[in-house]
Amino acid sequence: MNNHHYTGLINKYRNRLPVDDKTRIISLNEGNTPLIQLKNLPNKLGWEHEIFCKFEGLNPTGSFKDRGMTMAVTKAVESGAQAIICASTGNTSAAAAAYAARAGIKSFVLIPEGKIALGKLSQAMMHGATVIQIKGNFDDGMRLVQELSSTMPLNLVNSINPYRLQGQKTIAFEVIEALGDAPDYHVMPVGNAGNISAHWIGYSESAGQQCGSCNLCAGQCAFKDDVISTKRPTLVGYQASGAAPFLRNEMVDSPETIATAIRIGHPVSWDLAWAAQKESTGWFEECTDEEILQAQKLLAESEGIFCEPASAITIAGLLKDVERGRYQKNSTIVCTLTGHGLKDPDTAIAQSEAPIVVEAKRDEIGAIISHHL
Ligand code: AN7
Repeated sequence: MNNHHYTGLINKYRNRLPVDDKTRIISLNEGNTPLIQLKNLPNKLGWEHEIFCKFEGLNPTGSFKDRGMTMAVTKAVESGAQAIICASTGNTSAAAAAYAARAGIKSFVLIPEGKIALGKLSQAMMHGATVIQIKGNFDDGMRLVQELSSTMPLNLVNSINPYRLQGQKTIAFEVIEALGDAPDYHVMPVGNAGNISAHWIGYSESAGQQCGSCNLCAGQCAFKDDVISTKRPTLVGYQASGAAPFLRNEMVDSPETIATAIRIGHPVSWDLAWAAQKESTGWFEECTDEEILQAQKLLAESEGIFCEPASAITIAGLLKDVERGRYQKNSTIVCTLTGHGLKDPDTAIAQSEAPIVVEAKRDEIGAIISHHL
């Protein structure tokens, strides 16, 4: 194998992650996702910003969760764990199931009954997780897995596990490498709020600055020899209106949104996310389900990028906040598109035009094509 073969983010960033030479790394070559500049949308809207999408849907299980899961499962295996558990709105369960399979250990996933996208459910089932549907929501599941993992031989791999954030912080390293410096703004969806916290850790380390977000090393992690950026971006977090505790400034007991990935009312990383917002002088904003779906369709049709509804909230948020002038002129803005559109085929099909059904006859098909040309 040649030295340039990419073998995942832990190998790439091992000097910035909590591993040593003896650590057995559990990886599916996650990370190294494309940073795609939007062309048609900014042109059409006359925006004077450079907008890039970090397409995390191109990770091995189709979401950013793989970044955290490679780290969490690597550390679980290192500690001798034989089983992992998580609560999930879908993507975490898919990643946990896949990385447990890779490691040869058991996985247990708690998911809210009827409220997870079909693709995600199929992944957890296919990778051999024990899938437990609860008659409750993600927040109920989160409470239960914390209780279960404190009394049973189960390693908890939700983002309350600090190794998850360590893996996820690597997205900042990749963005800085691609752009040559940190962007002016980094925009993302916020659910359980682990990811925004992880972004802040990654950007802070890269700029050689301490962040209040870091709970692994009590502020000692700022790089002394490995500074790769001159600044930190302003972080902007978008939430679905029906599941927006950061907009309400309090927990939400019955969260609802079509973007089931972020149907979360009691985010675990509440304090870390507020710290990231304040330290970066960023903000939270909300979008309705209708705005989310319109943005998902707009991105897919105008740029050829198919992300899931939760990810499309970044575009919905930009549509709102750029028009309002909330972003400084001529800025570089990166959006994290957290998951692939194929995760949720039902939502995609429901909002698209149905296929045209005809006889298998040349003339009939020709007439339809002429009509649409
Ligand atoms: C596509 O899978 O919480 O704010 O259990 O799947 O770090 O929670 C998923 C979250 C955004 C929100 N976009 O990230 C789970 C889960 C997608 C997601 C988020 C999720 P966090």
